[in-house]
Amino acid sequence: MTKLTPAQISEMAKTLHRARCEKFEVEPFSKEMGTYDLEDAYKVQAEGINLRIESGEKIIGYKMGLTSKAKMEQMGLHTPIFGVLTNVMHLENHAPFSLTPFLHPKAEPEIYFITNQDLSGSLSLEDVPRVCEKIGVALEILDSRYKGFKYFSLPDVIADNASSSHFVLGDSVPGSTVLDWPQLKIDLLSNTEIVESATGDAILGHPFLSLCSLVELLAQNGKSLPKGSVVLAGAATIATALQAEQIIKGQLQNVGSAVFPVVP
Ligand code: OOG
Ligand code: MG
Repeated sequence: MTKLTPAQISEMAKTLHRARCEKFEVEPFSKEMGTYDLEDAYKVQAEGINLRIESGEKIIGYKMGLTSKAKMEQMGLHTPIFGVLTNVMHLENHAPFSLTPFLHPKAEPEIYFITNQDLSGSLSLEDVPRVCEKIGVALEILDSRYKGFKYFSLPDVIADNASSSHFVLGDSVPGSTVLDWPQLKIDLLSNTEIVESATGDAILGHPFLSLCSLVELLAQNGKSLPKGSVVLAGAATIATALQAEQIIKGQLQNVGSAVFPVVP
């Protein structure tokens, strides 16, 4: 396995940053150079996030990815990963999403958390309601910078900030609300038709475990999760490719919905 040099890490981060800003596709790195380790992949991701911060973006949270079997199988990758969410990725609920400048956007239904305290080290499932101001339903819009939304390895998707593009935060309930989260139905709708469907337990057996895993993954990378962070738990179902003139809705039983119309 190739170990990346600092110069390679910085070059890869710049390439992905330009691809995102200028909307062009790049070849997955591992196709030419072979695979590289996850530690280096997270370094490329972190350098890319620094470039965004230098251009004025602010970190507002994290996303977990590949936390359900459906997603793992759709992408052919079987390890949960994280990416970083910045303020410019946040799309208001019901705001239109314009397809035009994007490469190959897809949407997927998610559960989100907003934390009410700094979290570091480890977090247990039982603690999740107490450390969350709210828990709700979200839609994530993915848009990989790689050609044809195809990457060859886990490091490539980590380097590309876990294919993230935008997210919509929909209805929510206070974190302490007692609901049978693993049994709640979560649906992805196109117009009024359900196109994908799952229950909360599709996410690591219990959606709260996604927040616990994130805290642990961040700790392994020497980081903590600040109070007020937005956290996406990872999609419960596979993602669907976006088309113009579509209304995309994520619906979570007993909680509500997140919606965006797709415009050309
Ligand atoms: C990777 C990102 C996965 C999720 O919710 O599982 C993700 C990808 O699908 O390209 O966001
Ligand atoms: Mg996702």
